[in-house]
Amino acid sequence: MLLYQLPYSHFSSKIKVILLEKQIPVEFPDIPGAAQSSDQYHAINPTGLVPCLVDGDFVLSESEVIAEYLNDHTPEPTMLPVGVKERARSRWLSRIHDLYIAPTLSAIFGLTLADSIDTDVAEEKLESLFKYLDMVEDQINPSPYFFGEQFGISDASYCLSFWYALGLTAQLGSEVPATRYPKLFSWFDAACKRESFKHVLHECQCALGMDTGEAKSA
Ligand SMILES: N[C@@H](CCC(=O)N[C@@H](CS)C(=O)NCC(=O)O)C(=O)O
Repeated sequence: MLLYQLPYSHFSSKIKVILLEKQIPVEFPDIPGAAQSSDQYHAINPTGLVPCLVDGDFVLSESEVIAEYLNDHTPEPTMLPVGVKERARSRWLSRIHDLYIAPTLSAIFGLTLADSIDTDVAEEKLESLFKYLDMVEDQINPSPYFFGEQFGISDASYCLSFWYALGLTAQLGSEVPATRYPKLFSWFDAACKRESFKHVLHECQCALGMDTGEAKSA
């Protein structure tokens, strides 16, 4: 299998964590044409986005669809809960991440790159972020992961994004308050112990020039 990805992309990280959890061998080729906007990359993946999985002549984009494909392709360890309602709730959590939280974080990331930060926009984006995190905090009961002992797709969706949320809010002079999100913080403590996430986080930090010097194996 091949995965087109970027090391600092939260959507790509979901898939990389899953590949490691399932120990599926994968290669990470360079983006053809050296840009996601290139004709060569669009010929493979018309959305031009990452991640994009290539399994032989089968090409798939959209991280949640790729995640479910991998879960069907390599069923063990399963990364969806067993019960019908729990599976639906896992997908709900992933969608809240993909549709609301991740785009808000991308917008905040963009703000932090500007020469001077537009404080009104920053405040608005932080408010949105906290509103979405409130929704998640309300809906979860980690033990230690979202659906018990089995680390799943929805956990993989949130790992890098929660790390970004902590760092990006700090860059804007704010914070994700532990007292407001105790369940998310306890979940994140557990997620940070997964070798898969340690590895993906390390790659992201290196790509962002934040090399911690700790080589992570997974
Ligand atoms: N809904 C897509 C979103 C993927 C996405 O937005 N990827 C970002 C990187 S994190 C990207 O490729 N951005 C480039 C662009 O928007 O042109 C998914 O779940 O895979």
